Amino acid sequence: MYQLYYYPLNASMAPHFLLEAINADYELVLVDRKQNSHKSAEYLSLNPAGRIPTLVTNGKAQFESAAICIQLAENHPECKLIPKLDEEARPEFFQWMMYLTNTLQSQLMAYFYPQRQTIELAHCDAIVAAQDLLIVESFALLDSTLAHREYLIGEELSACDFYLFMLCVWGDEVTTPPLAFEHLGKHLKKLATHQAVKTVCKKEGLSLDEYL
Ligand SMILES: N[C@@H](CCC(=O)N[C@@H](CS)C(=O)NCC(=O)O)C(=O)O
Repeated sequence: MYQLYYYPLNASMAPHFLLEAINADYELVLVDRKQNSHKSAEYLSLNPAGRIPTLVTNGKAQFESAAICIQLAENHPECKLIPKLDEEARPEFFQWMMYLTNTLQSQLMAYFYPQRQTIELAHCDAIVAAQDLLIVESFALLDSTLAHREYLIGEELSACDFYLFMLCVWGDEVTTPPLAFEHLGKHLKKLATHQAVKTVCKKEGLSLDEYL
């Protein structure tokens, strides 16, 4: 039994997709950001980083969204959401998962929270503009990768695709949004038809109309 500490459309969204995709027995626990619950003593005892998400598996807490996604995929090899140790696609799986979390997610965080990047608030607009350029560059890289393959790591769906979907939901307000890219847009529209994505978006209150 898993418990996912989440807030709608936060970094808990990718683990939520995974829990649905592996058909897990899980419970959602809302961490009310509006009440600063992610900084409460109770939550910090599970996740000392004070960030969302946290996954609790048989009483043991884990944080970091990408790590949780990898772990869930590993726990359910029958769902084939991570290549096995000896499979050729495995290095690419880690490459793209790390790229998504270390590069694209970091850029998105700096775009949404520029005040955390500077002590001079007058610099915020310049930070947002610089991150916008970097995010669009990342979308272009993902687009060119997807021009030659069905899914991010090749011909099979993996946890990376769900992670990518979450980040593209966040990135829909940059100057060239993900759906504006031919191959990336097509990929996201295909993922939006996946039952796990449909279920989670419904539960988290995100309309998929723009992906139709
Ligand atoms: N690297 C972490 C980042 C998590 C994170 O920053 N989550 C945001 C919500 S999307 C959060 O908890 N923000 C609250 C805060 O920074 O105080 C992960 O991927 O799990």
